[in-house]
Amino acid sequence: MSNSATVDLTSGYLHGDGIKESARTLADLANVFENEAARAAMPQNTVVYRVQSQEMVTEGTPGGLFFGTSNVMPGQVDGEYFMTKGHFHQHRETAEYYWCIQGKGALILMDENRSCWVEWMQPGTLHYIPGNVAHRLANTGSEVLRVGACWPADAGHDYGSIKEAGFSARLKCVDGQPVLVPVDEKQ
Ligand code: M6P
Ligand code: ZN
Repeated sequence: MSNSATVDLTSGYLHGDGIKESARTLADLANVFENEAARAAMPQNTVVYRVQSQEMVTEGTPGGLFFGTSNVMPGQVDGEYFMTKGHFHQHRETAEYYWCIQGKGALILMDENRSCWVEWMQPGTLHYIPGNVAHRLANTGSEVLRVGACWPADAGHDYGSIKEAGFSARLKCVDGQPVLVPVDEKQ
């Protein structure tokens, strides 16, 4: 197998044959932010994040690895930072590495008991996401947050559990600072 792809070490930008690219706009993120009415009132073609990946094997291949870069734009929906959808892995026991390349942000994590916590990100921080832990990125800065990722090709994405119950906390801008605010789950 020839190696015809490169990674720009300062931006994480992947270049070359077979690099997949996708974008999520505000239109794709219905019901992801707490204030759905505020999201719906914003320009729907606003890109919230872009993902590049190199997938050298078919998704699901045991033992394979995928490599990617997530680029989360700066922005907020009614005080909640722009963020990724977030997911558990379908194969719950599979782990993942994230590392921050550029910008400022947070890795929001939640275990299967719905305990939620944050790891702060700045260029060079390294983040091991254990199995059974849902993960989501939020950009708390004013430039693009660029994060590298490496995950098992057979991890899979379980978005359904997040769609149903969400994360148990939200990262909000309070007096100009990011604060992890628990969601009231009693109702
Ligand atoms: C990282 C990896 C990918 C993931 C992407 C976007 O690059 O974790 O597997 O798809 O971030 O995150 P999400 O799928 O939650 O939108
Ligand atoms: Zn993942």
